[in-house]
Amino acid sequence: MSTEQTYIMVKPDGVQRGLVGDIISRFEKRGYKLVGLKMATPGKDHLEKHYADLSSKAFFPGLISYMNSGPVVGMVWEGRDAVKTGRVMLGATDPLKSDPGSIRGAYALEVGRNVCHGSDTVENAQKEIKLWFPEGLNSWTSAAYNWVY
Ligand code: RTP
Repeated sequence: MSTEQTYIMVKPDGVQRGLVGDIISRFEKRGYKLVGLKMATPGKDHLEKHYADLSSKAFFPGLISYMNSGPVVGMVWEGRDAVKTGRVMLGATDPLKSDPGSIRGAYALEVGRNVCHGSDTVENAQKEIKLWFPEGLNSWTSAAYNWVY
């Protein structure tokens, strides 16, 4: 167990369906600390960098076009095991295989419209945070976190 930062992004379908508040709320209430938050319309080049590892996949053009269909909301959450637990909170990539208590399991039915992204490893989280928040993050402390840890 370690204190980590993870990059979570509400995808265009999640933004347009009004799910941003709920997704933020789930991470906040779980006890994670918000250290970065922004709405962005990143464009094709930036999205292709974000998903570079998937560029050889047949679904890549469709994925980029879906991600480029409207603004996204990117955030960085910090706390114990944030990367692994963040993925559990999101649910499986295919929403039909997601636990119903997870974000995708609660709000999605289709792998190509699965509402949110979460970093899959600590190394990728660091890369994604640099890509989406080149200006850096916000460091802060609150006595409230003494009740979480
Ligand atoms: P993400 O990066 O968005 O958090 O998703 P992930 O790690 O759970 O899944 P990954 O394999 O990295 O796929 C990235 C996104 O591509 C879309 N996808 N479509 N049509 C398909 O078979 C297919 N497979 C993946 C999904 O939107 C997935 O989240």
